Amino acid sequence: MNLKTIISLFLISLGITTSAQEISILRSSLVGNRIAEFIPKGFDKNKTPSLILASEPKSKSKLPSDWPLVPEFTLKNQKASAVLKLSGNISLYGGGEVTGPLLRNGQSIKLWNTDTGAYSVENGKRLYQTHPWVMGVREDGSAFGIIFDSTWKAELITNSNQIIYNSEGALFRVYIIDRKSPQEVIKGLSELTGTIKLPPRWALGYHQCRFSYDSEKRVMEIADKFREKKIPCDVIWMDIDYMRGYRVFTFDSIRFRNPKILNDNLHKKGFRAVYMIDPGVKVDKDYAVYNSGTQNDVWVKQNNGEEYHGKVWPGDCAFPDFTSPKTRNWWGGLYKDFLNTGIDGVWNDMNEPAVNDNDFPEDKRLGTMPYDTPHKGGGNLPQGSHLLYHNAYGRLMVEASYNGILKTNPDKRPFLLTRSNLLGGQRYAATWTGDNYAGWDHLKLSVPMSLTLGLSGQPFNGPDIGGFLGNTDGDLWANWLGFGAFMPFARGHACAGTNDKEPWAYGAEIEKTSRIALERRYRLLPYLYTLFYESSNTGMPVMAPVFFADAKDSQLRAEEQAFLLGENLLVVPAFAKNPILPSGIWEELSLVDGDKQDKYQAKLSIKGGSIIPAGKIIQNAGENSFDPLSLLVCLDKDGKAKGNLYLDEGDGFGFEKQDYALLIFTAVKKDNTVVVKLSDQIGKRNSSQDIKEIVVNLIFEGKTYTGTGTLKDGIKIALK
Ligand code: NBV
Repeated sequence: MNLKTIISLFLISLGITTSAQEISILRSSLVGNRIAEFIPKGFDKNKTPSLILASEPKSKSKLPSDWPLVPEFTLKNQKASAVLKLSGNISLYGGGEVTGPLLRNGQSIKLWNTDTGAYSVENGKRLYQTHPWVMGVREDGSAFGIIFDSTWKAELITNSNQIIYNSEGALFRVYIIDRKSPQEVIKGLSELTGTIKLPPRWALGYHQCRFSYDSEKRVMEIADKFREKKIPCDVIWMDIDYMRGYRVFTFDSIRFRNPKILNDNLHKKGFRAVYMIDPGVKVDKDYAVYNSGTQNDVWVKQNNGEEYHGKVWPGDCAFPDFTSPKTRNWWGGLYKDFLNTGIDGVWNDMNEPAVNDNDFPEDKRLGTMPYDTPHKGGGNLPQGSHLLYHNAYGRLMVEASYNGILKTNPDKRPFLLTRSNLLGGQRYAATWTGDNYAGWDHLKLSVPMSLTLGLSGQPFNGPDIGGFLGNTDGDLWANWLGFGAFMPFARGHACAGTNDKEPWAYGAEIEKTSRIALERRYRLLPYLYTLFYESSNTGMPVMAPVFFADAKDSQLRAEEQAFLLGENLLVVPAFAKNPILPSGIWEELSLVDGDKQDKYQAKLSIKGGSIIPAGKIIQNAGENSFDPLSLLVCLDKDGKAKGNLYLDEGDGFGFEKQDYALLIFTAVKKDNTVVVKLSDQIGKRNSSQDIKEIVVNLIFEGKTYTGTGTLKDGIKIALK
């Protein structure tokens, strides 16, 4: 017997195996259009429930015999893994919230949601969210995607020849989508995990935030400055400063004495107010939320039955056990009185959940509650340990928040932002990329980070523009806003103790540049809103990688400086050096006087064959944008163009009852005349009520031609 055998016999006697056991596939079938499900032998829903899928898939037909991608499952010491072997040259993407490059070949990440200031934990390999999802694009432009349907603590390795998912828990199901293009694969992902809900229009405006807007007075000063300086803005955010001693659902009795009046005043000036809510509830016998939670038995308890307490902002906190439907319901109910002060949106932070228990080294808890802390489950969810539910904690919290917000205001579209989430959690909340810092590397990183989230089912995302931690100088700010203004979620944010980071904080030149950047975003709101509408139907990313323009062009696969907004607008940030851009006709656009000359602005180009709807410069999304409606037109090589405009009330659910209009515009060039017209309308909204006049800006061979008209008559432009 050699030493190796002796050691392995010894380990086996302790119940530890050194080699992995292969697990065969119990059942595989198609559950959708080219979507395969693989269930390993021994899979048990009570050990690995699905929190990722929007609904339980139904087997539709047998897996075709030539199905190309089959995972291999293994178990080692009760820890399940799956591997997908790859052949050929494949570009890999996804993994959700990640640092590092857009192209994920040769990367690995840890799936254990973590509060990671400046992305410093484990070298940026462990972030706030969990997305066990990888997409592969083949040389011919066809693509596939794989979901590892598990929330157990795990790692995800994307090597060029295999995708490996190693979990620390029980066996799980795998879903593989194999379709003709990356866009079709992303659609497949949304068929399994759902899409975002259509957000209220105001949420697409610019958001101003800072940790330390610490009084009603300061908040109104900021709001007034935006209007006085005519810098467009829709939302002012209240960070934890508004709370009484960081107790959630309370207001500081001196500094935020009258939230109703504050919110009313903000509304009068065309702003919305978003307030932060964390999961940790201060342990305090004189605090109604804590007492109500105790009475309703909602808290996470330790194995000995005592409440689990962990330190967060307010000191010792109890944590709702969101795995229980009763707890989620209780939590949702807390929003009623809170929102009735006129709050428009909610921000769920620290929901990994982050616990700052420094008394314990980085042992079995990794910045959160101990692994073996039990969660009670209920409904479809079994009882399970924190090791199983940690990565779903934020996702279950936002489900509870979303439902509570909607119940309080059933006629408004909820707006919820979350720091932690799980693949599929886009159904409940938008997200941002956590605590970045004010440096060039994080400015550049914000593009692939946002793109990757978009390729992982979460289109509504963006970074803290300007950088959260550390001081920001004018140059960095202006460069960041110059392209950040075109990211799906556009919010400037800053940490307490750092310099002021509002658009006017860096002097007159940068203030002017900031105004131009935001005016450009506001001109594009009709286009952006249309993209969000489409995304809420198809799951398509709003901000897309350049290779989406031509998935067959392998040159574009790693481009991560430039990006697309929808299919028709190319954004090249001012920092971009030699970006690789899609071929074909792309004409540079000007949206605001002086934008092309401003060194900080991203270069915007419209795709040949497209029509982009734009509005006028407005100060907030509630103002009339269509007075007039602009159509930006760029013809393809055959002299044709097409584009959509979606419009509705901007809030509420009338659109679900046909109160919307999806206008389809076309342009055709014949000899030297271009005719632009409304060629079709879907939905029952009377769009001529919204749109009185149309101005067409046709960009043709570098020159801009202008014409005006109405929806009814269309517009004729002579090319001279
Ligand atoms: O609530 C304060 C901050 C917030 O501004 C930030 O956006 C979150 O990511 N929060 C984290 C708590 C910790 C800040 C150091």
